[in-house]
Amino acid sequence: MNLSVRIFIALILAVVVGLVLGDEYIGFINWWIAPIGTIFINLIKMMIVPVVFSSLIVGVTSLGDTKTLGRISAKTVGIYLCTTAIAIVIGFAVAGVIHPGVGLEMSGTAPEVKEAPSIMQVFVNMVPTNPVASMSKGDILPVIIFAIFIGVSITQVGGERGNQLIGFFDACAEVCYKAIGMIMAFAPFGVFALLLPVVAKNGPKVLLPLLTVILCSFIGSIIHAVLVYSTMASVFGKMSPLKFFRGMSEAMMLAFTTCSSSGTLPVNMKNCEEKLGVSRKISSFVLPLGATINMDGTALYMGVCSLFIANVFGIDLTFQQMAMIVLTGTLASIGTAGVPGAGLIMLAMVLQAAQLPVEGLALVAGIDRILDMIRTCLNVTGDGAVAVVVASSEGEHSSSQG
Ligand code: DAS
Repeated sequence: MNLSVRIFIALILAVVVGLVLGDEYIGFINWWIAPIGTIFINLIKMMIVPVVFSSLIVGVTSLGDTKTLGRISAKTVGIYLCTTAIAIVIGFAVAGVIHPGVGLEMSGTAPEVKEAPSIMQVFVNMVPTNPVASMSKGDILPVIIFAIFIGVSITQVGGERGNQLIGFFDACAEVCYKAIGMIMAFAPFGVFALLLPVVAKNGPKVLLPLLTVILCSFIGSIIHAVLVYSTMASVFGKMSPLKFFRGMSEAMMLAFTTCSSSGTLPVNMKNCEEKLGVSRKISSFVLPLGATINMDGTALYMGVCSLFIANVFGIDLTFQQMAMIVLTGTLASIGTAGVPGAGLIMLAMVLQAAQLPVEGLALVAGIDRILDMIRTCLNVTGDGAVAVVVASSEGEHSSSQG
């Protein structure tokens, strides 16, 4: 049976068992089941740095001259920013129709939120002072910057030695993909173990009052995926949307259950190459970058939650406030790390910028894990869509069969 189908069955099973058992069994579940999910996540995370570092070096060397690298970078970042801004607007539009939080008099103290880094600080943090330290901490952006420099330098070494180095890193990337394939065979068990505690803990009693926020996020994400990503895949990527979403299914389900774009990155890279015909030179550049700076789901979530919090506190958003939310939400999603819960921290920054009560975070913090599943799934799908478009724009053939 196809791995995506097995993962989907595991998801359904986790929801059913979680709702049946409920939070009275949460002790047993957290003691015996949850660690299996943690092991699975750790196995995937174990592969992030090696696969990103080795395949990105190969990718950069195969781009050839720095002019190509510049062209692909400009295209990639440009498309990322556009889709992210569209996502926020869709979030606003859906929340503007459903009006989440109207009449919901809730209070609560905002959770302790770490200071969100300023945008310039995000760029400063990109440059590693010690690449090995960045690798050991799993800081992906500094690893990307280091790999790009190494790749460009290997290109300049050239000749027999350059080819030997490229061959070495290409073999390393291949080894990583084989390891990821083995790990993914364990995915149905890992996904079940990851989702069961979340469903058992966040049973109907927590979800019901905030269902409208979850509904807005879900509907907005579906609209964004169908409108934007289907168009990108079919019009610009010359690929049928069915083939695109089928190729992305494993990574989407992994993102949904792990809430980690970084954790999903190895699988996304493997699937984009093997199922969507994206070359390693494109996938190894576009996807690691996307997993750290492209967060359409997080941007959409910021649009929905800003409006929800404004409604709960009876605030009518002015045009300036909405424009500020779109701008800071787009920039904040660049700084959002591809790890669980990162978006909640960045939402504080957006609320501050739009002069909305930051204590509104407390209202959505309780269901953040559910919202994070939805937004991370969209984040990862957006990365794949851009990889398909950039690959096609570079003349890479991708079949259009469904
Ligand atoms: N969980 C983050 C990710 O991995 C997104 C977020 O928290 O907003 O993409």
